[in-house]
Formats: sequence, C-alpha cells, structure tokens
Amino acid sequence: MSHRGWFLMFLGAAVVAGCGGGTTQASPNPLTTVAARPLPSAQMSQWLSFDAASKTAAFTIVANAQGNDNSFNFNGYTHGALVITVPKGWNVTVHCSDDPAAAYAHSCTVVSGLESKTPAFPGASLPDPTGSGFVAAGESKAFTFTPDSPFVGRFACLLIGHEAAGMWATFQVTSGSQPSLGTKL
Ligand SMILES: [Cu+2]
Repeated sequence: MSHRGWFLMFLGAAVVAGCGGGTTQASPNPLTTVAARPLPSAQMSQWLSFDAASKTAAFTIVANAQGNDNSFNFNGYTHGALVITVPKGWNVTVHCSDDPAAAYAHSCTVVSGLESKTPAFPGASLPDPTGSGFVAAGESKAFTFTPDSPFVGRFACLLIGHEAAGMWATFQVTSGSQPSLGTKL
C-alpha cells in the first residue's frame, strides 16, 4: 500500500474514533483503586490521625507547603501523587490549612474528576470552594463528611487555575480497614 493509502486509513480510523463519543468506547474502570506506598510514619502521624473503633479519621492537608517549587501543592505533592485513602463509611474530617509562608490562598474539595466543581459527597468541601471559601496563608478551616460508597477521584483546589497547575491529590474510598496517606506507585 502506498504511503498515501496508509495515511487515509489512519485518517478514517481517527474519524470513526472521534464519532464514537463516550457511548461506545470502553473507558478504564474509574473505581480501580490507586496503588500507593504509605508515607513514612513520621509524616503519616503528622497529617493523619484515626480511631478504628469509632471509624473516624482526621487529615491535615497543607496547601502550598514549602519545599516544593510548585506553590500549587498539597503536603508538597502535585498532580495526584499524594494518595488519600479512606475506608467506606468512616467519618472524615479534613483540616484544610494554608502554609504560613504560602504565596497564595487555596481551597479544598473532594471532586469526581478534572473540571468538576461540586463536592463528590455531601459536605466534602470547604464552603464556596471556587470563591470565598479559601484559606489564606497561616489559616486553617475544617470540614467533615462520610463517604458511603467506593470512589476514586480527586482532592483539589478549585480556585481558578490551581488544579490545572497540579494542585490535586488522589482521593479514594475503599473497602480497606484503615485510612492512609501514601504516594502513587
Ligand atoms: Cu490552590
């Protein structure tokens, strides 16, 4: 087949794929749990406390943490590298804190994916996370929610441009027995 023939075949395939939309194309299972390596215990205990008997967990998520050239980080991590794992049905409190030396204000929300601006679970956000709900440098605000179904999504800052700059962590709800903080494998 000529070079031109191959090109036309490729073009045709691209058009077919483009017309398929989301209805016919298989997408990866969104509930595939993200594998993570637990953070060192010193960091883990600094940012996570929990009680298995009462099924409660408290995370401290530090926005714009120092030590990373990218201000748009949570606890020093960007682009989903930090993995927050919570067992289904637990009561989760998030202390959304902006580093005292932060360059910018930030906000915290659990969302289902990129571009989503609404909390994935009732209460899983600071109020008004795209507007007045931010935390300024040195400030901390908390919210509490109970994720009741398996989930793999994002913990993101919804201020304009921040998520696109990398300001999101992976957030997942699993059937595991305890919460954890880790880094994506
Ligand atoms: Cu931000």
